Parts: sequence; structure tokens; C-alpha cells
Amino acid sequence: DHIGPSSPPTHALAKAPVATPQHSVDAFVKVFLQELNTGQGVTLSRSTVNDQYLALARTVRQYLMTRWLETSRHYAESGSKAIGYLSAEYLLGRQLGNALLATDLGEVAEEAMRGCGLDLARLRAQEVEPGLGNGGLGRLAACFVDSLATMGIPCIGYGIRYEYGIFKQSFVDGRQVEQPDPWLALGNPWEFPHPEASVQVNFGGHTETYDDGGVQRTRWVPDWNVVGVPYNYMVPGYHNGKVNTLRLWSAKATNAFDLALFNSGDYPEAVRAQTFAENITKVLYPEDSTPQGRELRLQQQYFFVACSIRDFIERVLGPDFDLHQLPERIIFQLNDTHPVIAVPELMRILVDERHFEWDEAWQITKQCFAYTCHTLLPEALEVWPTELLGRLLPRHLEIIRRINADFLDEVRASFPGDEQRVRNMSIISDDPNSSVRMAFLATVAGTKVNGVAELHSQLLADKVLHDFDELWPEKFTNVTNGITPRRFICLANPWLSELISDTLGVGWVTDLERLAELEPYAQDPDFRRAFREVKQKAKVHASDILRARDGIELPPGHLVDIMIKRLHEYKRQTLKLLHVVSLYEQVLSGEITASQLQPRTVIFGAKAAPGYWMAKEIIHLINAVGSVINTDPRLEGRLKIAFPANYNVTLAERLIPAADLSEQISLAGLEASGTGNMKLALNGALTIGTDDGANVEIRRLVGDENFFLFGLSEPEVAALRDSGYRPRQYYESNPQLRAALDLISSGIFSNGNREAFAPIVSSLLNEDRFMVLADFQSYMEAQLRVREAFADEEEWTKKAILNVARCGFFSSDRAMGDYLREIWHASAI
Ligand code: B1H
Repeated sequence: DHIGPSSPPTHALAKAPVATPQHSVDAFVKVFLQELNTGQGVTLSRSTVNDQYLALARTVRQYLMTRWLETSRHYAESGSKAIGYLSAEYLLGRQLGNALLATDLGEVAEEAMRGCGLDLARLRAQEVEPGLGNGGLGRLAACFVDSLATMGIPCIGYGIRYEYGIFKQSFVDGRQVEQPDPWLALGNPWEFPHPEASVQVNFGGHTETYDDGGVQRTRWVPDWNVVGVPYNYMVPGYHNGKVNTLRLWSAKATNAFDLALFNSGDYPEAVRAQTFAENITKVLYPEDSTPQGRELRLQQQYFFVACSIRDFIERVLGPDFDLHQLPERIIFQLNDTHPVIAVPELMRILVDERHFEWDEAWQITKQCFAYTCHTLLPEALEVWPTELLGRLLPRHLEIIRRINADFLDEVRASFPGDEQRVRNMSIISDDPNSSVRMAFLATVAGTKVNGVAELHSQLLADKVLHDFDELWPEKFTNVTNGITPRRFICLANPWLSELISDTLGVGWVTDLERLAELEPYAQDPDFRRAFREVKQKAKVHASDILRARDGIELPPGHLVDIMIKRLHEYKRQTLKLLHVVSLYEQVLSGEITASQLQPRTVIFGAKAAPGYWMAKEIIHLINAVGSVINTDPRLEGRLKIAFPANYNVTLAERLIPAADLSEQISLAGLEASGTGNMKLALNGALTIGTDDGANVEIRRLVGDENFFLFGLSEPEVAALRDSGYRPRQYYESNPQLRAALDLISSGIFSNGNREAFAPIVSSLLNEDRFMVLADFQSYMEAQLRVREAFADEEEWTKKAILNVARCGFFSSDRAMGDYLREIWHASAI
């Protein structure tokens, strides 16, 4: 009975939760003022904006509370199978707007606030978004839990309550500077701590065997521990009266930990111990795609999965539950390899604590996990040194060794005499040092292994996990990612939402394939005009935000060209930049006149991992190019770069609706899926993109004529690499490319300093791991096609409408349906 927020009441009458306040402005105002007075301890006239925001959030919370209690009671009583989504990241974005949307209280709240002399938009702007994730992977987790709640599927999202989320980015002289993100500083009205449901988590020590009435058993004798405190968050379903739970864990020092020290009088040491424990959930690692094998990170991973599994088994199911039936009640979805240590943890609980036979425990464990892989970059595949694992989690390492030994026996039985294959597939590798390959462990343990777009799943099975696919082809499947239309259409783009609802009725929000019904309207000039007005309003809104937030002016009438994603070389922000630099160079050299430029503003949004030197150099270059071209009168204001700092979910919601062109230009074979590509297409942007990740599916759905394809395909990339890629050849043979690179080297963007960007240029000329130079020509040609297409307003609008109409597939509701059918075998109750 603990899926929800609190312990079960003891007598039947207490089961009826308090009534939800009425959906009227008066009732809303009453609750709001009460929250302000008794919750915040202030009167309206004395309250700050933060007081008002907190009281408003708590008011909306009251409307969700009954539903939350009811949902959890209903799930517990039904005894149905739940999803345990295990993710080290949830990039939630602001909560208030989403809660108002889910409860349909937006208009009531707006009027109620007006009645109190307050502005709802101003209060909403007070919320600091929980940035508990890096990028696509964390945002995907947030979209998935939204969809499961909306579909009425029992799900608990388990994760980490980082005290500091993804760093705040600012620019100083064009360079990225990181500041901590103290997102909890002004109070967090959306969380419910439950210290009484805390869980102890052990670390270190050694293992020993002992005789248990004639049976030899192993136990772990840890030497330190911390406590995990759960904080529950509401995950409201859209207009369905359901509220699921997201349970994030926060680390605290145990009493035993510091008490002995306090008693001995060593206060500084006692405080140190406390700090040490609480460091575990102090901060999100800001690496996207390239994890650093740091000890604290492994502590984070084990900490949150140990808490989550213990929580589910002992509190959700209860102490009397027969764990033989575990697979009927839970499937833990592993969001990448970050939570994979959950596999040996469940084995340890079953074998060491519950005294299951190994084989039986393994049968159960195998049914309780499924694994989603999110990458193809070799450096992104997590690997832990056995030395570190053995020191931190000695029993888990033993269990992994046994899983591996049994697994390799199975490989030998299927491929007798093929010892090379055995070495290649071993979970424990000796190359170069003894280490555990977490993706292999996840693949061996999972009932299913999925990639996140068709091409990615194909490449996983053909390349990264090829040997495993040969052994167990039925394990491998694809689920193409999706995005929640609630946040990324309804909340982000109220103008488009209204146009769609006026045209189709409101059902599309939970049935996104209904957008297909917009298709005929692409031929309707009135609809096209209305559609352009929507885009125009979004541009004005984005422009207002950028002016207030960053002092950036978006010139009216420009093509809005958007590249928003983490800064990574494989994503190729440098290719976008070379396009801009080349246009500038063509004007400077007189090859074209400024008047021939299609008026265009290129908007970048990107954070670089603080330790990723080259990515930070690229940020510097983007800003440097921006500050020169934005002020050069020779361009007549027809080419601009806007690079607002601190791109996050909140800013994404503002920018995406304003986009005309969506840049999805990774080197083919490297972007597992992408999800920004889906958000932009669904908001009526056309994509310029490579045949990579979900771009492949977007193009297939919207049609070639509504998509600007360019660049090498994945097989062409592989062939070029095999034949010996020499980037300098492209520089030598392509005058336009050479002129653009030479302009960067000339010092024009660095006050005459010719060395400032030499590392970027020389990396492109000499190595160019991601084949920017090879794709340059094709990209420039595709941009010419964009230019031409955008010049025909009516035709462009048709294409944009068709993008919206044909992308309903990319709802995360569909993705969740696929997981439910293909992987989880669970359903709504
Ligand atoms: C994705 C990550 C990722 N893939 C390591 N891998 C991390 C890897 O903290 N770390 O160490 C954090 C994140 N993130 C992204 O997942 C892919 O690059 C996107 O293509 C994909 O759309 C997204 C969701 O599947």
C-alpha cells in the first residue's frame, strides 16, 4: 500500500481521503489565501512573489492530493504488475504549469490570481526547474512517467534527489562558466519527504561464508553505511484523475555513523562523517554521453537502486510477500547502464537474505529487468574497474563473477571451441585492466534489450552487441523514443494547441495520431494563415523571453534556425557554425551581396560538460563568431547568431514553438535517437538532418519533400573510415570550405589573435573524428534548398503543417504502449 505518499490508515473509515476543493475561482482563492496565511505565515499584502508562488503551488497540490491517495490505494488493491523505472536522471522541467494543465485549473488559477491582484505568469516564472538530468536521457524519463500516469499504468519512477542539479551556465568573455544550481534554496513545494520510510544502504567491507544449519552461505560484512530518505513527487496524469509517484532518494548519515564519534568527543570527525554520507546525493554529474568512472558516481548508482529495490520489496509489496511471485508484480526498466548494479543487488537479497537457491534466484531476477541502451559511442559504455567494485561492493562483485561464469558456460555450450567469442562476450574484461562491462551485464540479465530508434537498435544488434544478438536474437527489440505532447505542445505552444483543438476537438492530446486529421488542412489557405499566425505569436513570445532573459533581440521576419542540444563534437555544432562563417565570408569576399542572404537568426542552446575541453572551445567560438557577425554592418542585419546561456527545459519550451528550421546534423550512426528533433517537428519546424537516430523515421513519416536530408549515411561513414578518412583533402579541394576555415584562422573572430581557435581548426583538419569536413558541401547545398523553400511562404507553411500532421507517432504515449506490449507485459488497471 506504499506506492503512494503515506502509510496506510488502520481503520476503514480513514481510507476515504479528504475531499478535493471545488473547481471554482472562489474555492481556489480561499485555499490559496489559507495556504498563504497558514502555510507561509504571511498576509497577501506582506507576501513576496516567492511566498505567492509557494502558496499557489500548494493550492494546486491540494487538488491533486485526493487523486494521488486514491491512485495508490487502487494500485495496491488491484495487485497488478507495476513498472519500476530506474533512472539516475529525471529532467522534469517546471512543475506548476504541468499540474495546472493536468487538473485543468489553468483558467481558474489565472482568474483567482487576478482576483488577488496577482499575475499568474509572474508566479509561474518564480519556479526554479528541477534540473536533475543532463539532456535527452533524463528528459525521456520525465516524458515516460508523464505518459504512464496519463495512461493509468502503475509506475514508480525511482531516482536521485540531487541537492544540486545540472550546473547553471553563464558566459564570461564568450567562455562557459559553471555555477552550482541550488534549486532547493527557495523551498520546494512539490516534494513530500518520508524519513520514516528510510532505507539503510551499506558499502565496503568484505564477505564471509558461514554454516547455516549444514548449508554453506555467504554474507556481506560492510564497513560503512548511509541512510536513504525517500522524497515523493506527484506525477499527474492528464485529465484522468490519476497521479503516479516519482520517488527520489536523498542520502543522510546514519546515527550509528556519527554517534560513536560524537560520544568520543571527536566533533569535527563526526561532522566530516555526515558530510561524507551526504555527498552521495549532493550533485548531478554533468557528463552527457561520456561518463567518468568516478567512485562517487558508483556510490550514487548503488545508493539509489539499493534504496529502490528495498523500498519496492519491503514497503510496496510488504514483508509477507512471497518473492517467487516477484516477476508478476514488477518489471524494473534500466534507463541505460547507470542502474545496472540493481541486478546483483536483487540476487544478493534473494540468495543471501532470503536464502533462495542461486538458480531459482537467477530465474526470478532475469524476469524482473529490462535494459534500454541509449548510445553507440564506445566511450559512453560504462565500465567499472573490478578493483573499485570489489572495494565498494565486494559481495556484488562476487555475484557478478558467478553470473559471468554461468553465462560463459552457456556461450561455450552454444559455440563449442570458440574461446575468442567467450573472451569478447565476457562481462568481466581484462583489457586493459580488469573491469566490469555494465552493458554486457545488463544484456545478460535483461528479458529484453532495446535501442531508442530503429537505426540505433539495428546498429546495437549488428555491432555493439552483435555476439549477444547471435546468442539471443529474441532479446533484442526497438522502441523508438517519444515526447509528451502535454508539455511540448499544450504547455509550450498554447497557440498551436488552440488551433489544433479548434480544428479537431481536444482528443488529440492523448491520441496524438489524430494529428493526421490535419493533413487536408495543409491545402486550406485560411488554415495556413492561421498556422502562420501561430508561428508568429510563438516568435514574438520567444523574442520577449530572450530580450528579458538575455538582452537578445530576435529581428522580426527572420528564418529562425535552431540548434538546441548538449555541446558534443558528434552532434557537430561546428558544422552549423561553418555554414554561418561561410555565408559571412561569401559576403566579405563579394561572392554574394548581403541582400542575397535569406534573413536568418541561428539560435544555439548548449551546455558543455565542464571537463570537456574541446566542447568548451567550441562554445567560445560560437560566441566569438556571434559577436562579430551580429555587429558587422556589411551583413545589413540579415544574419545573426543568438546564443542564450543556460539552455534548459524551461527555455526549450519557449524556443521550440518559434523554430522554422530544426538542426539535427549529427554524424550518421552516432545520435541514438534524439528527441528535440521530435519536439521541433511537432511544433511545425522543418528538419535539416542526416540519416541518423530518429531523423530516419521522421523523414519517412513526413516525406522527403518535407525534410532536408544531407550527408553521409551510416554505411558510407563506415566505408569512408575503413578506406582511411583524410579531412585535409576536403579543405584542399573545396574553396568555400577552405575560405571559411581560413577566416576562423585569420583572427577576425579573436581580435587578430590567429591562435585563438587553432585547436578547433587543426582538430578538424587533422583528425575530424566526426567528419564535419566530409559533410560540409552536402550541408551547404541542403541549406540552399532551405533558402529556396522558405522563400515560398505558402509552400513552406504546407510543409510545416504536414510535419505536425505526420509526427503523431512520436508521442511518448505510443512509446509507452510499445514498451507495455513488447517488454513489460503490463496494462492499465
Ligand atoms: C543519451 C546518454 C547519457 N545517450 C551518460 N546516453 C550519461 C550517457 O551521466 N552520464 O554519464 C548521461 C547521459 N544520453 C541520449 O539519450 C542520446 O544521446 C540521445 O540520442 C537520445 O535521444 C536520448 C534518449 O534516448
